[in-house]
Amino acid sequence: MHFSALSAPLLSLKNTLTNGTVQTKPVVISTWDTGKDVNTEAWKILSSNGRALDAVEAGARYIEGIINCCVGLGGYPDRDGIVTLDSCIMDEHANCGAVAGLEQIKHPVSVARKIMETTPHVMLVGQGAQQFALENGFAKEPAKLSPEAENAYKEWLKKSEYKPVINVENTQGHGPFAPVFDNSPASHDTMGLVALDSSGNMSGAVTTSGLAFKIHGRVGDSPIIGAGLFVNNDVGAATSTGVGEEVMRICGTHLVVEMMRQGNSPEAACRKAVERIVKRDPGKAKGLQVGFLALNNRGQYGAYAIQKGFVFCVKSNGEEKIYPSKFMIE
Ligand code: SD4
Repeated sequence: MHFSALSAPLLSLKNTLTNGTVQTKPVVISTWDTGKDVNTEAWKILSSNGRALDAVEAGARYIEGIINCCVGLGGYPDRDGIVTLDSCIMDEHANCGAVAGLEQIKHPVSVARKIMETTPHVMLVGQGAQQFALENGFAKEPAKLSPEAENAYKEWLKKSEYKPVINVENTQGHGPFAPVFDNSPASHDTMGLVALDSSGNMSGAVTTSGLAFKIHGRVGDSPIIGAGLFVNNDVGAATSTGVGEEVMRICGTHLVVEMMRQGNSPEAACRKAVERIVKRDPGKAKGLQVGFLALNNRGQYGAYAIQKGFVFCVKSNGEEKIYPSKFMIE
């Protein structure tokens, strides 16, 4: 008692001294410029005093339902030409659900939520995840690439060498690899969103087709709780985008949330996670992108990326904006 009575005012003073705008609740933030429409969907729920969990699911479902290079069944396939989807969702009580390598199901985020709400498990993968989805009323969609994905795949096949042991996704010049290195603004990518609702509760969701032309069976950070998404209602929530392998090895979003717990602003917490990736292998970091995006339970948000080019979207009563993330390497 003695400790918390003393430390609470100190902690809040520290937080007000950090940079970043404080929004009134509710607020939703999401990755990339596609987040603008995703936020609009989430906002329909948040603005009518709905639950953050419902809002993030609605936002993720929206983007899963449109053709996009990096999310949903219209996304780019793996190197065997198969679209495999990864998604997760997490609520204010640390309930969470996830799917990885899910094929032919349109809304992986809702399968993830179903796992969270109706099973004792957190994550289902591959055939088992699909079986669970079908048993729970999700329709099996045709195994057909979107025209955009088919073109991209054909292009990639022309140039690529099929070397499953070499992570060619991490090499520039190998097709439309999701993270953008050429300093042009990214227009599509993995969707991660986190929200704070009018009751002060937080949730998050991530949905992706993963890195384009990945090895069949490869799973990135996006569906991994603590890597691609983490929510702790006492502190805040974070999501990530970019080369998932780099995020996984530092438990990226868990790290960001714990950094916020220690008093860092969302942006500073994201920067510390980026620094950890860069410090491990500065040479490698020059050739890859990772971006973190975070929101604390006071409505303060921030982002940080390795490279230029990561953008994120914010929607609250006070603003609706697309922001460029700060970054470490130009
Ligand atoms: C992955 N993090 O599968 C995802 C891909 C992504 O920007 O976010 N690309 O590793």
